[in-house]
Amino acid sequence: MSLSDHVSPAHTIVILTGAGISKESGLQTFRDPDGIWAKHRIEDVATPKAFARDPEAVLGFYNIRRAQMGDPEIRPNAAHKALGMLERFWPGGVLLVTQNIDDLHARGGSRNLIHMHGELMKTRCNECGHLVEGIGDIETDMVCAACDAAGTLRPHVVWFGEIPLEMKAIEAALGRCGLFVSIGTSGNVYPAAGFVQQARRHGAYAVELNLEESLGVSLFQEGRYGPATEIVPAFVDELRALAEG
Ligand code: BJW
Repeated sequence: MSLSDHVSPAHTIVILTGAGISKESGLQTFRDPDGIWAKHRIEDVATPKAFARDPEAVLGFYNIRRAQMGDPEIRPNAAHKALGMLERFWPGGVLLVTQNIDDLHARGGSRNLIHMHGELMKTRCNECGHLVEGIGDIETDMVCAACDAAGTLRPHVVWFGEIPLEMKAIEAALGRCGLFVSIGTSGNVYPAAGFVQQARRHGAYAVELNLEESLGVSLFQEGRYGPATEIVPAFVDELRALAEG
């Protein structure tokens, strides 16, 4: 089976990305041996309970990661840029759904983009939902500019037990796409890990691009394995050839 037997330029593409696509930009993944969860316990930093119990520790964890984004070495790589280009030439339209909270897809040129697990560079008030962009470190005594509540500001990220963002738009797109592509994600976290089944139920062709086979490998019809900066541009080149007929 090859891509051109199943995918036509009129098909809409939904792409799901995970931490693996940003690895070669210098950001850690979560579940690789050198990943974030090897150094921090999920229950301590990535749940609403953790934030209620020890806001200082949780804010500190995200303040460090937010500051890291200011490092000029952390920039979009060839895989982010290739996906930005794809959106420009693919006739059927492309929706990029990322689990990543970094801003590398936007900086890589993607515009039709959903951050389903939130955005590190935004701050939200837990009380009134007010969103602010780029305020630097969040401290426990800060006051919300919209509702005046104190100590309610938090990173605009989706922790375990919280509902991911824009699920209705994602589910609608999964229901009408002709090609579903999963890039750089281990398939451990739901609902994202179930998107491939949703897309296939509606007849989409499913391709996995990852460093290694993910947990859900058997759900995909095709897989390409290697570093994202190599396999993603090559895959986008194949799609360009298809689009140009
Ligand atoms: C490379 C590479 C290179 C490396 N090139 N590739 C029991 C059963 C089923 C579900 C549940 C359950 N118990 C609880 C749940 C639900 C829970 C869940 O899934 N838990 C599982 C652990 C079991 N999920 C939730 O709570 C979610 N909410 C929810 O379900 O709400 C209910 C609801 C849903 C829908 C509608 C209505 C209601 C919320 C999940 C929130 C996840 N949050 C985090 C933290 C965000 C903020 C932050 O960044 O700190 O999101 S956790 C973390 O994991 C982060 C990631 O986005 C997410 C996924 O990780 P990802 O991206 O896959 O990274 P890795 O490290 O796992 O994989 C990297 C891959 O890249 C690897 O395969 C490498 O090989 C590869 N790679 N280098 C290419 N160079």
